[in-house]
Formats: sequence, structure tokens, C-alpha cells
Amino acid sequence: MTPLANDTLLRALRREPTPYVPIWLMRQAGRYLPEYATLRARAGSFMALATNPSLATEATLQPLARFSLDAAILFSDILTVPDAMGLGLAFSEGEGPRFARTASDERAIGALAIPDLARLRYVFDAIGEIKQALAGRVPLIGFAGSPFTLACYMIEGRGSTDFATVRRMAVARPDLVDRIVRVNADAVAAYLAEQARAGADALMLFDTWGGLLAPSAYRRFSLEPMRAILARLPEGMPTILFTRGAYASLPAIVDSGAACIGLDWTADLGEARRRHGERVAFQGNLDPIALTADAASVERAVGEVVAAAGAAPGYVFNLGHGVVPTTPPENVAALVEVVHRFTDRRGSSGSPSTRRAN
Ligand code: 1CP
Repeated sequence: MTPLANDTLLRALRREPTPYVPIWLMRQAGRYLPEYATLRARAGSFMALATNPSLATEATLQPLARFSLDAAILFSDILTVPDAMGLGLAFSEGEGPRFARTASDERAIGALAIPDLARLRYVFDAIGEIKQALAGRVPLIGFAGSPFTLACYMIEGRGSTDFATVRRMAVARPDLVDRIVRVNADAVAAYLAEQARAGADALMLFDTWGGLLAPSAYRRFSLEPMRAILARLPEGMPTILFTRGAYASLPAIVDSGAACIGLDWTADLGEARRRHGERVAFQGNLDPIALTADAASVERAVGEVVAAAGAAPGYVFNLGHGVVPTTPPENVAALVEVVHRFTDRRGSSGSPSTRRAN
């Protein structure tokens, strides 16, 4: 396998020193980029784009062509796994995901099974094609949804602001929620192991909705299944766990087995690093909305996040959640440049454009 020209992300995940703080962004490919809109229109739909390895490769590389990001993230979606379980995923323009079938009662949840990974072959093929196209420039992050976050969409069939049906079921029929997250954990463990075999250099679990739960329910229905997945991944694989809105559970999250913990913007990054920075790396946590402000404000906000993170190894710059579609691409360019400049530990030798290989 080609050695990486820029391995700052992998070093930071291992809490080794890096010449500067690596940066990548959740949803770095996507709707804020005009070339993404063009590509999506050419594909015809989000799923047509995501299931075509060459087009998915193109989408993955789009942000890297514009910005000196230190990692690529596979262009796909967390909901491809329940789709492969037979729930029938569709994305309509401007609406978000919809499943044709839900898994919201005892019969449907009982019938769920680990999907045949051949149905997700397009993802593994995309990883192979992306790795070739990257030619070792930067590492590639593979990912999956957390068992609980997947369950939210599987039970309700679509997005929601509060997932009240799921939270009611967690109280009234915890056995059903246990069952669905257990199947999802088995499916995600197999899926991520296959992503690693296909060439992913690091793996991330996206737990967007675990923070909706009370702490004890979070540990049972979200954190425990994530821990089970992490324990089954190949030895030494760098992993990132991101639960939005669960800062109160951080000590338990630090024990999950993940190498790196993603924080949203409501978390205290400085406190997290002081308390747990010897055990895990951290990733985050600029408010994504900050990127819709003027350039001087973006620079100030980045300075605050970088100061909170401190100089110790084991830190990856990111937003506290995904890039929002109204983000001006120029602000992302400024962000990447400012993070690299503010965190350069090599003194004044070499400008950012000459010192990085990507
Ligand atoms: O219309 C479009 O073109 C689709 C927009 C879009 C994109 C670009 C969706 C629909 N998914 C994606 C890609 C995607 N999704 C990635 C690609 C890699 C990257 O650049 O980061 C990743 C990692 C995801 C993960 C994802 N999908 C999550 C977890 C992270 C998060 O953002 O919270 C979730 C919850 C989803 C579901 C989903 N997919 C798409 C939408 C609009 C949603 C949210 C639906 C909702 O709850 O309302």
C-alpha cells in the first residue's frame, strides 16, 4: 500500500506530535459546494450518486481539490446500512431521507437481520477507487452511523427533531430497542471491518441522536452498542466516536475504546482535554454556524477553539457538526489556512503551501 505523504491525522489520532493541527470537516463534501450540486444533478439523485463508485469518488475529492484538508471522508451516508437491510431508502430533493418501510413494531424489529454485505459492495468499491485516486496524499476516513442513530431513522422512517416515538419505545419497550440496536451493532461491525479491508485508514461512528437520551438510556442503547463495535474492529485501527449533545456522559465515552472523541460546539474542549487528554484524542468543535460569519470573525472563533485545545498532541480540528449548506466556500478556505497557520509548530520555516504534500 502507498505510504501516506500526509499522515498528520493518523498521528494526531495516536496522540503523537504533528507539525501542525490536522483539519477535516464533517460534511466537507456536500451542498455548500456548487460543484457538488452539479454532480448531484448529473447523477439524478443522492442515491444514484452514492451507489456509483466513480461518482462517489468524484464527490469525495471535490473538497480536496479546493482546500488543503488533511483527510478525505468517504462520500456515502449512514442510512445505506438500513437500506441494505431492506427498508428502501430514498432522498427527495430538499427533503431528507425517507424509508419505504419502517421497523417500528415487534414483528418488523424481530424480522431485522444483518444485511448481506454484497448489497453494500458499491461502498467498498468506492473506497478502493478513492484510495487509488488519492495516491497516498491524505488518509481516507470510512464511517457508519451508530446503532442507536440508525434505529432512530429505522423506527420513525425519516428525520425528526425529537424522535419522540423512539424515546417512547425506549421507555415502554426497551427490549425492542435493545433488539434493534443489537442487530445494528452486528451489521455496523461487519460493515466497518469490510471498509477497513477495502482500504479505509480510519473509521468514525456518527451518533447524531444519542444525546437525546437520558444518561443511563444513552449508555444502554447507544454507548454500549458502540463499544461492542469498537471491540470488534481490527487491532490498531484508528477510530473516532462522535455523539452530539452528550457532553455530560464524557467520562463513560472516554472508556468506549475509541482512539478519538468528537465533540460538538456546546462541549468544553479545554476541560475535556485537561481531564481526558492523556487517554484519548479529541476532535472538534467550532460551531458550524460560525462559518457563515465574516472572515475576521471566523479567524477569531478559530483562535478561541485552538487556544482551548492547547498545544498537547492528540487534537484534530473539525466543526462541532456538519458544514451547513449556506456556508460560503471562501470561508472554508480561510478556515483551513488559519488553522494550519495558527498551529504551525515549525516556526516561520516554510509556508503552508510548501510544507504540506497535499
Ligand atoms: O440532497 C443531498 O444532496 C444530500 C445531502 C447529503 C449529503 C451530502 C445527505 C443526506 N448525506 C450526505 C453525505 C453524508 N452523510 C456524509 C458524507 C461524508 C461527509 O462529507 O461528511 C456523511 C458522513 C453523512 C452522515 C449522516 N447522514 C448523518 C450523521 C452525521 C450528521 O450529519 O449528523 C446523518 C444523521 C445522516 C442522515 C442524512 N442524510 C442526508 C440528510 C439530509 C440527513 C439528515 C436527515 C435528518 O435527520 O433530517
